[in-house]
Amino acid sequence: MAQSTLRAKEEDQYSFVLLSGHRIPAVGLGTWRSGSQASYSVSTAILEAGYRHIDTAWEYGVQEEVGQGLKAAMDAGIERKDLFVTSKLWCSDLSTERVRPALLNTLQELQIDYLDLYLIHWPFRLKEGASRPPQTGDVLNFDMEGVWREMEKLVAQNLVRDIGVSNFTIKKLNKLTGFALTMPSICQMEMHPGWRNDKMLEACQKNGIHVTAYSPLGSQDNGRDLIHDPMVEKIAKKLNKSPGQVLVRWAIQRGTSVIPKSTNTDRIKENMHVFNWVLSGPDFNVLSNIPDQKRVLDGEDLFVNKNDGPFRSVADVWDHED
Ligand code: NDP
Ligand code: 1BO
Repeated sequence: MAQSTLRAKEEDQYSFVLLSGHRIPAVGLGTWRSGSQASYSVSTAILEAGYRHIDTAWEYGVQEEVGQGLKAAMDAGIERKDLFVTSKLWCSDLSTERVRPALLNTLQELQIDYLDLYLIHWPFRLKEGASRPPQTGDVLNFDMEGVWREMEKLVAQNLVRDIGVSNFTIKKLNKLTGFALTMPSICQMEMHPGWRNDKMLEACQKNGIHVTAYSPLGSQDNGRDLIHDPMVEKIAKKLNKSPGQVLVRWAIQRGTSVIPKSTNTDRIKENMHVFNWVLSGPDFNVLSNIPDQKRVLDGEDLFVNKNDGPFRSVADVWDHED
């Protein structure tokens, strides 16, 4: 089945249609490492830049701040039904009895009564308080089917509108789709010109699963500085756009929604000005052929224990598919 196509709604919010029939706005605001700025960035994104899609997670430790930002936007007149809020189930909550309490805690922190999308953040169960990297016994057995059944119940109970996954491999996606009664609407994956992740995108498209691209600018700190990549800079200069806009636009033209993070007012606005212009075929292809394909977030610190446990290497984490 083909990936859903980009469509504009009356209020000029571009979105993709999901398997469930719901829509996800094409550009959302990322909130990882937003810290105490998260409240400001969420309200600014919604009220000043026109964002309607906010991506967060329990693990980011900013859900209360995100909730304050959402509340400020709704107090200013934005309706809940016009927002698309994503959060994620952390690895220490990947057991059947912890799914519902984790979701209820997330809703409480966000001050809302349903999520638009709840994702399995990473498909690995960790003991609460696990070390980074994990020590012996920190990585536990993950009952994927049991956890998914609990997530399906959240949809039936109208606590969550769509459910999905993140950081999955083709092997894990095939396993999940083999028993899912409610299909994952979305797979969220690291994707940018430095890590296209073509195989996973194709696998999702075959199943009608929409893909959201995370770390679309290459992330930060130990990430990949795509903002200063010569190819990205050259195309940006030619089009009179910023490198950030070129990267966000590339993601949208691949048929993925995209969630750039910023806590800076100008960059929050800039990252949304990616409609009503296009990357030409040749420019898109140049970006799609940047060499040295490499993940930024390979999961090593989170899941790899070189001496013990199920994941002795990054290749183990990704089922040797890279
Ligand atoms: P991004 O690729 O979005 O890059 C963010 C960095 O780019 C920040 O340093 C930001 O700084 C800077 N930046 C933002 N806009 C611009 C611009 N226009 N020009 C130059 N620099 C810019 O990184 P993330 O890793 O944060 O990914 C985005 C979001 O994806 C996360 O915040 C999170 O919501 C989600 N995510 C999900 C994961 C998962 O496991 N499912 C994993 C990783 C991310 P500044 O704030 O100062 O503007
Ligand atoms: C540790 C969390 C990675 C960003 O989603």
